[in-house]
Amino acid sequence: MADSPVIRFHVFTLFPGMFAGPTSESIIARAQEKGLVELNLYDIREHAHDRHRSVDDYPFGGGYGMVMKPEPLFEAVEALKSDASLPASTPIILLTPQGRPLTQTVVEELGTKPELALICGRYEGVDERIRQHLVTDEISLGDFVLSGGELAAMALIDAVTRLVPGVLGSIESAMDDSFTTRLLQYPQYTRPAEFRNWNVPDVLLSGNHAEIERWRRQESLRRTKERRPDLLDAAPLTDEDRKLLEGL
Ligand code: 9D3
Repeated sequence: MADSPVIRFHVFTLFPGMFAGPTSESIIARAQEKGLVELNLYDIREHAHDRHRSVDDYPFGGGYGMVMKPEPLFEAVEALKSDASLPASTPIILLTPQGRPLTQTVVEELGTKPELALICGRYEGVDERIRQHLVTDEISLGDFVLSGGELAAMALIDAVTRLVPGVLGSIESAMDDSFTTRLLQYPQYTRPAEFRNWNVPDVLLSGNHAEIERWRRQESLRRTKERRPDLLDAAPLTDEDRKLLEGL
């Protein structure tokens, strides 16, 4: 059991209950039990002070939808910042469709921080002064529409948590280094060798490990070329890889 966690997540949300399931199962749960990761949830509504506990309001200038008010969120984040244990350099990340796309490179960068504050947007957006004067970083999951930032925050927490040393087994984490192949994974099979008359490729049953490695590399390249040709431009390819690709 570690004395202090490797990374602390501070999540600001109007829906803290959404985090219960994903963070109480599997990897994130185990990382917390081991004391490697700490997850703190802050309900933004607890910082709403008016009679109706409002956290949103109509957009100035008119138009569709509601906008997240600045005061409750500023107060919630400042309450945490005034806690002496929070380094001034802590990223304050807004999850928003306007952010930079989350990639494994971004995940690795975030994994170097001792604390991360994550703000989950809701409604049609947040008051621009939150972006300008509170947030240091904006991140998106990609070009599709979610209902809010919560699921994006959970995806980010999951991706960062599995990089924390000791969270995964050593075999799994060594395998993760192979993400640096920057190729899609080769096809995998398990028993039975024959299922409904569909057979596992002979090479995988051959016991010839050099042949198996060559086949897997070729299938990785084939799959990447077919599905994600954009990845081939960035992948570190050997002369042998280029020959394999030409043969496809
Ligand atoms: C263009 C008008 N709105 C779309 C109907 C904009 C909009 C506002 C708020 C779209 C989504 C949201 C809520 N989404 C998020 O807060 C969000 C998100 C996403 O929608 N997609 C990918 N990543 C993220 S991170 C946060």
